[in-house]
Amino acid sequence: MKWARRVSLCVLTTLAVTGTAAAQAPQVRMKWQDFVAGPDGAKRLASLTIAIKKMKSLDASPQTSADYRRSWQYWANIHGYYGSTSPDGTVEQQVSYLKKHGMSRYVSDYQGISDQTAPDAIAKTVWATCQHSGGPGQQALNFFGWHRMYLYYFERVLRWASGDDTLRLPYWDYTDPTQLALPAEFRQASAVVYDAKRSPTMNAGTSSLRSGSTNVNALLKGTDYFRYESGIEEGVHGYVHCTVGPTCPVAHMGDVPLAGNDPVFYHHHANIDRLWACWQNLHGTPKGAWQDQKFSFVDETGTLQTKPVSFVVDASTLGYAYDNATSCSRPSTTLVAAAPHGAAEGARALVHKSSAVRITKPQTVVDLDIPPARLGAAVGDLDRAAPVELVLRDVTAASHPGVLFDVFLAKKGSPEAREHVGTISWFGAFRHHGTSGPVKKTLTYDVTEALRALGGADLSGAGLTVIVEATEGRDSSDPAAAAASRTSAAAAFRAEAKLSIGAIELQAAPMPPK
Ligand SMILES: [Cu+2]
Repeated sequence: MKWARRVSLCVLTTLAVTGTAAAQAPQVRMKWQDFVAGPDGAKRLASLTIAIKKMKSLDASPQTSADYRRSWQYWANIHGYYGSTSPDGTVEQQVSYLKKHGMSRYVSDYQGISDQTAPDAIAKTVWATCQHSGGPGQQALNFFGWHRMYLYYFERVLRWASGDDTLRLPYWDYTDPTQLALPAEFRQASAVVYDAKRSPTMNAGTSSLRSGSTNVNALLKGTDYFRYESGIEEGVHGYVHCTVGPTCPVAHMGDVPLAGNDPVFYHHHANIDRLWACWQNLHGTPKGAWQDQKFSFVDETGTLQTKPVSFVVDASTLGYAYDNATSCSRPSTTLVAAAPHGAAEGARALVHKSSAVRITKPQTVVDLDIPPARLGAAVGDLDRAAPVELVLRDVTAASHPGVLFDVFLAKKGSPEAREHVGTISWFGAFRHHGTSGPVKKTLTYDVTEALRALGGADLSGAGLTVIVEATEGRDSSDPAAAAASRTSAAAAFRAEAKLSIGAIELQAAPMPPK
């Protein structure tokens, strides 16, 4: 009898929750600039503001209450937190890591941040569970799946807190090169979406993300799901964390255990989630045991929810759809014949592979020794369907190198006329959930446009140079500020980190026989 009663209660609860979900008609997750536009935009922003204020007001709730599980702090802690019960260690340990690795100037960013203790079994289950790769020898561990489920339950709490059933998370559309600055609303010190623990120049609007660092065109063409997942995570995802935060691993956005404290985190991750949806629309979703992995969150009633990744694979069942998840590539500057689906992956051939490159100075210049005929075949016809790609294989370092690194391509002998192709960043790379140690990653950049800008076919006589240079990762329109930023990046470079690149490769589609 007792058992039967429990079962029927359980069924009732399930029905109630399903009923709530069914009542939520799918709504659009919009790009931020549309979300805030016009009179309707003012209403949407008002809803979001009410929701965040409400969640922040619950930070002081009794720690085992449902209200605390709906608080801003609680949701940040689900991503990560510092304290003796955390796999990320304590604030004190983080501060001593910074001091030990030449980053003492960032210690002041930890003022006002205190250790926390998971108050009950639910918090112990869900706190500090974010999935990122980056530990020694680890592949991406359901980075997309965990973060989609996180945003899904976070969005439900937002709706509860706003009282607005139509509220959906807007995304920061920085893959569009016109949206590289932090949107204005995030820069107003009085706004609830403002956070003082960011890069001061990003918050002032005097610096922005770099166009070449947010270009995902090359990745979108790849047909291997796990390669795409780690390419997005290690590429644009980590880059945005490390440039919105002062750097990595520094509070808030640059430091995994604290990143979820900054409101822009959720709009950054909505774009990352959209980039997953973009890839799913192009290539489908592979089946596999990865979809069986289960993760736990809390819902808007403060109830523990445990679901397999398969629960979030089809976003249309989760009550939202992106305004654009079908044409996510950046338009090329010239008309390029469309690549047939899946052709790009197999059609590339290795043009050149360098020997290992040690990064011992803030700037390293590597001439790629490619015979002119071979280089000419690779860059002679850039209007071919498949892109030309630069691959940095097995980038490794023993400890944090202190800075990010820009990657440029140049014509051999003319290094000043260089083209930016991407940025290497270190979000969660050296310390993550208790693991610490060397990092190893492979980065792929679409360099078709860079080669075109450098002269295309004319390059074959001169040769190609790759430049790897310490950077803070941001663009500045003010030349003096840009120069100051370069100087401080060079000063922050740590040769002790023993950064190296296993090989630099150039890959291109084979030229059709003439
Ligand atoms: Cu993230």
